[in-house]
Amino acid sequence: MDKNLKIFGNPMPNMPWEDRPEGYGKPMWRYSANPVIPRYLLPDSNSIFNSAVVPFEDGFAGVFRCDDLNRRMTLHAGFSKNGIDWNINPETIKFEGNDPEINEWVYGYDPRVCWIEDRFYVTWCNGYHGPTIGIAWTKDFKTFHQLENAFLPYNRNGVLFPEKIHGNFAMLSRPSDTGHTAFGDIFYSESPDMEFWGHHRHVMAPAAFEKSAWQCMKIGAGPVPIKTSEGWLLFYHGVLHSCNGYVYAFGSALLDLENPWKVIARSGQYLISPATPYECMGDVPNVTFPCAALHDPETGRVAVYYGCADTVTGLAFGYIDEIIEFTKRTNIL
Ligand code: BMA
Repeated sequence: MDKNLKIFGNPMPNMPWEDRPEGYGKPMWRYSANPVIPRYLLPDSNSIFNSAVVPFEDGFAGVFRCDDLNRRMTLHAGFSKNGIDWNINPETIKFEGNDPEINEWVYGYDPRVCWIEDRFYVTWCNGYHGPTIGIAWTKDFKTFHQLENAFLPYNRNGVLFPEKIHGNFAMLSRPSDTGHTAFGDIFYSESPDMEFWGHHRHVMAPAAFEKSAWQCMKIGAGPVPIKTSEGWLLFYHGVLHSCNGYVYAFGSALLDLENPWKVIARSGQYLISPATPYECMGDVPNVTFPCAALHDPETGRVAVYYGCADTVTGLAFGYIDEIIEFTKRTNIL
């Protein structure tokens, strides 16, 4: 590993890992036993994908997007010793909240989970007169306390930073519309209290088609950014509008540590784009959609959990120093 690179975070020697296949030259590779979470894991699940996991106690916990057999989008807590074999609660998360108007469940999807200071915060795409960013916190993945929605509708892909910036909570998000949004830039916002958000700044727009077509229609932040001495490492998804519909791939960017709306570098190539049968076939074909990453600062390993074809959940591995090098080498800025 690059000796000058500092990766922040707690050691995670028990994170899921598989070595790069012999002779494979790309910066990220897929777990050979993908998908790690099958669609019918729960008695009533149609699909389990676009989900978030974090280290918890002596293993891992997570918040999972499960679409049920009515095709309702619901969120479920789950636990795992090794990050690969998951016990997901068949019952949906019942968020506790002070305001029944906000607390009334409509739908929820694409969760992220972020540890900040003393608790886990969950952000997700929350139905409130259209999609917006819901927020809740938990300490045990049993009781979840719902807060105010971060923004007015319509918004998706709310992703918190794991520490305060300028003394405030900080979040990336992606203003959108009521449907299958055909546009989308990533923005940055801050809040002193997790309720009132401001200091909105533009981060990134889709790329020009000629420069990087996989991200030319819309983009959205993926997992919680990883702090390194080279900047915040952000995995983000990008969408190509092909003659056969949307294609969701993901790449990487480096954001300035102090002012994260300033982008240092952004990959012109994708890291992962739909290629395997479980990514190309499913309820929505050709989708790879990352929502969580586990990393170990000591070894530089990173494991990205990503939804595959809106149906199952896969894992991809890489080394953070190589992904940073890739981001700079293929930079389109
Ligand atoms: C987006 C979100 C994601 C989904 C993707 C592909 O707009 O709804 O949950 O994975 O579309 O269908």
